[in-house]
Amino acid sequence: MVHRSQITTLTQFIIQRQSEYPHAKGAMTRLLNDIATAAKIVNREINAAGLVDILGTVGKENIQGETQKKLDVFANDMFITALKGGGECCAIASEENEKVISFSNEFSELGKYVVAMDPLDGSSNIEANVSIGTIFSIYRRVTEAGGGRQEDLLQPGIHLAAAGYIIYGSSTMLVYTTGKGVNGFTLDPSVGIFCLSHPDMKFPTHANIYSINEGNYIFFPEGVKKYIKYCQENDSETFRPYTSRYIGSLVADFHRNLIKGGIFLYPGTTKNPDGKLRLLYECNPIAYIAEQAGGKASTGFKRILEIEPKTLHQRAPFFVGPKHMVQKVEAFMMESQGNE
Ligand code: AHM
Ligand code: MG
Repeated sequence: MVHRSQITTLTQFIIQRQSEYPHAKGAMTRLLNDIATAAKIVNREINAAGLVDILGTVGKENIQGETQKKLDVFANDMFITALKGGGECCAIASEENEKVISFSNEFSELGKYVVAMDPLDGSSNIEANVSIGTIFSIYRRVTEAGGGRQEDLLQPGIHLAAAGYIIYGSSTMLVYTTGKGVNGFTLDPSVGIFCLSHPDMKFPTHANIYSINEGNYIFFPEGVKKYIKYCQENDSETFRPYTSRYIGSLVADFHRNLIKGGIFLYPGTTKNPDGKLRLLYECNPIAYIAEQAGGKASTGFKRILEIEPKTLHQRAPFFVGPKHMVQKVEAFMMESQGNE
């Protein structure tokens, strides 16, 4: 229950932070508020999903060739509507749409930001009542005028203006960064307000979790196999053997690892050398948050945020977590590189 004298709401927090950006005119504040509003509506639908006829599929496939769930479609529409109506965003790239959605009405094309999003990540978990999430990235447009274009979205992660995720879990949280630390807000459902609950989030120094879909083991690169072995060895000084935890919902796996200390791995495989996760919608925003929380994100060989994207839906091998853990897996990858 919120007691107004003790809390900082998301809106208050963003406005306070705005004073740190002397030239800011409030556009980012409004944009983040639009995202938070859409998140609350999506959250309501997710909570009601067991009760209404919204679970299940709509019988279509998205651009990735996966079956779209009804809630995916709902979440996608909701974020697009909120961002279009808000006027601060001139284009969106979504995991659910093949092409950039450009807003070219007089109102929205003035927006100086573009948003890349995975509206409902981990959606294969919906029926099982497992935590799912929304992931968003915000860039400043690079084109001059009119509706936003693909080139506005094909920017490397180092140019992110902000990124965040919403986790629809046992409570609903919004976690975001604008490049000055990471802050987490928990939704108080009784009043529908996100309240600051996790200020200045950092990976803990005691980290002993590894998260990977080990079912793919035989397809993993040698370096990853060696790293898994390393995680399972006994060494109390480095808190090994680590604990294995894997939900299969990136937001939920990453969020747990951020709070409790752990590394998440989705490597390339012999079948899919670039792995599964999408650079724009999943890897970059989570990498930006991880770095802001004192961690690291890598393909095993290269910093995720420095990859120059070529296409909207491209994928990347993804290792993210506390610095020392990611450095360790990178060392195994480098060492094994010549032997494969
Ligand atoms: P989605 O965007 O279609 O939901 O897929 C992404 C999800 C991530 O949330 C998760 O980390 C990963 O897929 C799990 O993949 P797998 O089932 O291969 O382990
Ligand atoms: Mg996804």
